[in-house]
Amino acid sequence: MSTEYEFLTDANIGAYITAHPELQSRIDGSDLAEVREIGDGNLNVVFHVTDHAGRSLILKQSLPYVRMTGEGWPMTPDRARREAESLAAHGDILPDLVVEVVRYDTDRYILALEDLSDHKVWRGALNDGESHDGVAVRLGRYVAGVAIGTSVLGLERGDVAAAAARSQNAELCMITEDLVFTEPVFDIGRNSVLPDNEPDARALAADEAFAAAMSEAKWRFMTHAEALIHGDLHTGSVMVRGTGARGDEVDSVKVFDSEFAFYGPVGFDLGALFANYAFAAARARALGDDARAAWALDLVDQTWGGFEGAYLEQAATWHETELFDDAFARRRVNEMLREAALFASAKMARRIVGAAKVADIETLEPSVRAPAARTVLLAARALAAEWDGVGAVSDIRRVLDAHLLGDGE
Ligand code: SR1
Ligand code: MG
Repeated sequence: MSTEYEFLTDANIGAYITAHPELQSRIDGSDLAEVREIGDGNLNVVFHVTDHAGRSLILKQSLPYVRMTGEGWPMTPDRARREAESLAAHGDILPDLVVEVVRYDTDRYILALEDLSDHKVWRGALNDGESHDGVAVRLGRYVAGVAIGTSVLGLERGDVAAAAARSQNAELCMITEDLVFTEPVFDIGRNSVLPDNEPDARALAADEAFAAAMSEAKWRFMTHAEALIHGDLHTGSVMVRGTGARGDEVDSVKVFDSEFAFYGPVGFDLGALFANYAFAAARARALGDDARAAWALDLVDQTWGGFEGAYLEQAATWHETELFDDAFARRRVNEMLREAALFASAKMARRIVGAAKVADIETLEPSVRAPAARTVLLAARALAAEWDGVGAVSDIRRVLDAHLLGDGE
C-alpha cells in the first residue's frame, strides 16, 4: 500500500473537485467560496468546502499516520475504505440514520460525504446542555439494524463471509485492543490523569476483577465476529439536528466516522454508547445539575429499549427462524446486554486514564474534573465486577446510578 500520495490542501481542493464529475455535480470546484479544515478527531483531516452558489461538501482524507500524535505513529490510510464501505453497508440498511457517501477515492484515501453543517456533533450538543430527545432510541435501532442486516441473521452465509473478509481491519482493531482493553491496566507510557486522580488510576490497574474483565472483553472483541459493527460509536460519532430544547424531538440523527468498523461483537457498540452517557452524567453532576445527570443515564435505558425492541421485532422475519427462533433471539439479547456492560466498563476507564480522552470530562475545571473522573473509574470497576451477572438493563443502571448519581451502593 502506497503512503506516497498527494494530501488535500486549501490550494488543491478546487482542482480535485473539478476533476471528479460526481463531486463537481454537487459543488463547483472552480468557484469555491471557502475551504475550512474542521477535523477535530484523532486520526484524519476533514475539509468543509462551499461554493459561491451556497452548495457544500465534506472531504475527509486519511493520512498515513495518526493525526493525534503525528508521523511517529504510522497507520494504514486504507482505513478510509473501511469507513466508506461500512457507511455504505449501514446506509443501505438504515438510510435515515447514516451519513451519505458521495464518492470514495481509493488512490488518495479521500471520502466525499454529504455536508451535515445544519447538524451538530452530539457530544458538543450534550456538553452545551442540549437534549435532542429521541437520539438514544434511534441509535439503539441503528445498532439492531446493523446487528441483523450485516450478519448471518439477515444475509446469505456466503455474502457475510465475503463482507467479513473485505472488512478485516486489524490495524485499527489493534488500536482498540491496546488503548481500550490493555493500557488502562498495563500503562506503556501513554496514560495520563490529573495528580489528584493518580491514586484512582493505580487502584484501577491493581484491581484484579477489572483486569479479568478486560481479558474477557479483549478476547470477545478479537474473536466474536457477529456483525459489521461501527467500532467507535461514541457521542462524537453522531450528528444531530433539532432545537435541542428539552421535550423537542430531534429531527435528524446521522451516524458517521466508522473507520474502526469490522466484524465484531454487537455489544461493543452498545457499550460505547452507555459509557458516553456515563461521561455526560458525570459532567452534569460535576456542574451541579443532578437532574441532568439522571436524564443522561436514562439514555442507557432508551438506547437499550430501541435496540431490544427492533432486534426482537426483526427476529420474527429474519433469515432463518427454525433454529434461530424467538427463544434464540432472547438469549442473544441477554448476552449482548451483558457484553454491553462489560464493554462499557472498558470504555469508561480508557477515556479517563488512557491516551484519548473526552471533552465531557476534559473541559471541566480541574477541581471538579478530578472527582468526576474518580466516579467514572469507580463505576467502571463496579461494572467490571458485575457484568457477568447482568440480567436486565436495570442492573446496569443500578451500578451507574450508585456512582454517578450518588445513589449509594
Ligand atoms: C489513536 S486513535 C485514538 C482513539 O480515537 C478514536 O476515536 C478511537 O476511539 C481511538 O481509540
Ligand atoms: Mg473517530
